[in-house]
Amino acid sequence: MAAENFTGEDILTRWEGNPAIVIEDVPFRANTVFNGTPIVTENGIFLLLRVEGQQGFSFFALARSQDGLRFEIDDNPVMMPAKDGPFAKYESRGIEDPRATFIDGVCYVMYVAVGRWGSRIALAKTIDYVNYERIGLVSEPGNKDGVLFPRKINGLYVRLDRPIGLDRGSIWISYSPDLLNWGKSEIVMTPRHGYWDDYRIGASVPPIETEEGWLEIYHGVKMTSGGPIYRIGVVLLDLDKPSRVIKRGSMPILSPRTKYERIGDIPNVCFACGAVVDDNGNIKVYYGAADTSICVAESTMKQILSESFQE
Ligand code: BMA
Repeated sequence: MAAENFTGEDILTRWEGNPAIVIEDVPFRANTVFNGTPIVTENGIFLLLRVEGQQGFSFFALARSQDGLRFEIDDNPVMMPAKDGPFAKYESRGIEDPRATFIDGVCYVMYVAVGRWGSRIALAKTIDYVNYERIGLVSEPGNKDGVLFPRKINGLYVRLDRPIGLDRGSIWISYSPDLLNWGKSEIVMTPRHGYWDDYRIGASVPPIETEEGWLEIYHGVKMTSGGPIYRIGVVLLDLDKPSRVIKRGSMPILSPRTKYERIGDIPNVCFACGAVVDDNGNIKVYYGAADTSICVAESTMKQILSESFQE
């Protein structure tokens, strides 16, 4: 169960020390810090952070922690938009929303490359979490929210993503033999009329394997006269055929309620980019709040699986 120092009304309970990371914690001049992805290392839990510079474009910094709650940020950013080479013209407006997944012991980071043609999904890998080797631009413009599954399924790498065609934003799935060439794309799920995820949805956390299926923690947007509200919800996907939805939570597991989630550069945003599950089944979800800070909310896998899918 959630520790005593977690409070909240949602299925996820907020850490009482939230926001865990704010701009004052960043040791260089920048505008905001948000949407960080956790990486479990031999030396503690690291967070690859999205930092938005005062110029307006985003890049990545590294925060280090022993307990997954209290972080110290490295003095210098670890990954900047490419200045030369094949990625440069597609990252001219920044790099955003990293999502880290270990596959066969290798730490891959899917992120969004933003250039004048829009958002593309890009892939990098890292050994030391400080140096990042770009592997490929793995979508055309109009796609983002790429998350890798942590293992091959039926011999292929798998990802969820969010291409925009005539749609406002649905979750799709694609497969690859080599992480570079992607295909066999299929729709997985769409926004639901009238619900909290009525307007647009996208994958958020790299899928977590459970006995019941792949738990995908995603974001859903409701459009209101006051602007969008970003919430966090869950869906369970079939282990062998992950394009098949087994069940989808009718309610979010976390909604913006606190001041730090409601007030910021973009109000009313809870936007997760990763989670850590420990050996006892406790889960910490790392999310950006109001595009202005990074927060932590906790639950157990047992609680999420038993309470999130009620009507
Ligand atoms: C999404 C992404 C996120 C951001 C969110 C709320 O579309 O761009 O990076 O946190 O909007 O502004």
